[in-house]
Amino acid sequence: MRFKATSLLTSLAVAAIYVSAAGAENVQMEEITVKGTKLAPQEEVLTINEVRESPARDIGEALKQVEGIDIVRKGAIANDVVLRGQQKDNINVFLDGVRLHGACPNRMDSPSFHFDFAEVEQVKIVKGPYDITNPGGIGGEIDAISKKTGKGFGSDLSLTYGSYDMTNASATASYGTDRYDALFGYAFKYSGVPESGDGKKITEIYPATSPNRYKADAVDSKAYEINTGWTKLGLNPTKNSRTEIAYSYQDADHVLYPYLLMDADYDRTHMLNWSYRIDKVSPLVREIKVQAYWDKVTHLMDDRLRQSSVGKPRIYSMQTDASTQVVGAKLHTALAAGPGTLTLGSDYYNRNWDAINRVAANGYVDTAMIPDVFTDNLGFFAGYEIPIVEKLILKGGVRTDQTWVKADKQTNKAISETDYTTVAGNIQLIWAPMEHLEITTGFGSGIRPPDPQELFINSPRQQGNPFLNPTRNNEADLGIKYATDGFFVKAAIFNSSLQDYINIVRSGTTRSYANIDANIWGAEFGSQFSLPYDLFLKGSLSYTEGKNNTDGRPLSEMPPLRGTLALRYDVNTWFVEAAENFANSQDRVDSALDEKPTAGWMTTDLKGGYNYKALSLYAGVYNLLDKFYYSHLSYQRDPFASGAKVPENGRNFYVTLAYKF
Ligand SMILES: [Cu+2]
Repeated sequence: MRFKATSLLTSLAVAAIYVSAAGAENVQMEEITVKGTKLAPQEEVLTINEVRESPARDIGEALKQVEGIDIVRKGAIANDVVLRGQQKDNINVFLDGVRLHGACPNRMDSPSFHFDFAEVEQVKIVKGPYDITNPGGIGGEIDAISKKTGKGFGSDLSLTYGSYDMTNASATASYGTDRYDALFGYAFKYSGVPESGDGKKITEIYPATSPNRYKADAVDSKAYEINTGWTKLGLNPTKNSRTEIAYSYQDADHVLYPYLLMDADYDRTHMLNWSYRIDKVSPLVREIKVQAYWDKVTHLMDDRLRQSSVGKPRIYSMQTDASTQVVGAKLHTALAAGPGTLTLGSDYYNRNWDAINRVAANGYVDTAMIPDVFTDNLGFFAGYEIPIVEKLILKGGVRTDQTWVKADKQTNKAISETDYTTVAGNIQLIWAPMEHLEITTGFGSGIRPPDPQELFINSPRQQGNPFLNPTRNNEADLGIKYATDGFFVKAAIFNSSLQDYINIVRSGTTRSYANIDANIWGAEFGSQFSLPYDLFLKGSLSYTEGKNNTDGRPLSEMPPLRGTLALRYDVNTWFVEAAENFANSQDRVDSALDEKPTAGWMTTDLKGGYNYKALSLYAGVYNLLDKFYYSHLSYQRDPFASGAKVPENGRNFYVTLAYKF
């Protein structure tokens, strides 16, 4: 077997480029080994190598190839991540542990929109409430990990050009010694308006009489333009310690959201992260890590590109001016305790969120839509991992949080502040009864308080409910995995019993939130095989089903059964791959929100790549047969329903040239 075990996850992306020079190793084989042996069935990893080969425009779009992950399609970019049917504040999104929140009350700027994937080495996904080191995240966690700086000079250049003038350009330059290192990066993204399989632009989805239709000159404007710059400086004061400081700034302009009634004029994001880590402090103290961070987003959206703004005193008829800021700190220690490892830590964050609404109908008076809400969260956690006998590992943990939420501006609610005391925990058993086979069982009880929008939002069509209870997810998981050098198959099944699930409810023309009892269950299947003649086969399936037990009907916005089958010929210097993607129809819909069923679909993607020394060339065509189709999560539910669904892209081409040394 040509396979050689270098199983470090972080080497994957590097290996992809160097492998042609090295000759003997195969990246696909390495991927099979990493995914087969290094990850628990409820964990996933997406490497930047997999992203590079694809025409993905953002992390959300790239993540949808992972089992159990779907996206909410709002436009050409800024797709919101849905994990096993859970979205918004039910899942945590981090970049290097930095807590990210969007500023837009309509989630135009979902958290993962605020960093560029050129910053990222890999994305780890935890499914279910199994991370005790962070508050919330009852449905799971998406943790993007930034690129590590290598020794000596390094550079990474990538240029993608594709249909609709899609351009992704990024460059990083770095230098590192044993003592210090520095990395600088810049990324530019641009696209015209994509077309769906019927040949129409996604800005043409509104009827000719709709006030929400795009003005004639906006139909063919740019879909987005995003500039991101970042730097990371590292210092290793001693052999066993490291400190890092990272800063990034992102400026997104003119982002179109046909899904919504407005478009974004801009999103500006600052992110600052500092960390200090000491390994092997003493025989007792295995690791100490401290971290402090700050991020801030300002966001302006209005309807100036829509017909609804015509003939109004200002260039818009409605506008929202929003900002959010998070300041946080974290202490994490790993201690030797008996035969196992004890994790102890504490974290704190303060989030501010403010949104001002201005509409022509009431003379553009500033309305406190999100009334300058401050959320303070202080948590403590303890975890323990112990090998009980050989091949049987028990791990578990608990955390407790105190959360204070206070609106600093005048609200129209009965109360303007509230607080929560919560306790979460989990236990997992990992058992390897025979070689190549691993069985994981887990039970987790996660909890998250209502977010500022759910509590305090005040807009004509949306009212917060300040008396909401936190949502608790009691989840049971079972996973099984069989992995050898040549293939892996894995299957996972879960059941979530959700107490006080925060559901969207409608009363008249107003939308609000209510606690309900709900249930979500689902299953995922993933596999990758190395076949004779340098062929590789990959197959996956995901399913999620949600039920509102209080009202006896399906939960809204649940993805249907979905899967992919891909066949690849790969000899390291070049590869070709054909993939068939499909989703079943979804007729489990929430009739109370006028949610409509969505038809099933099937699409075909082709791609190929060629490596020559430090150069890589990728090219592909996605949706080869130019199918017109919708993802189920592609339109806003009532009472904000515009009646328009945003279709997926029609046939689209792309070429990527990458250079790395
Ligand atoms: Cu917005």
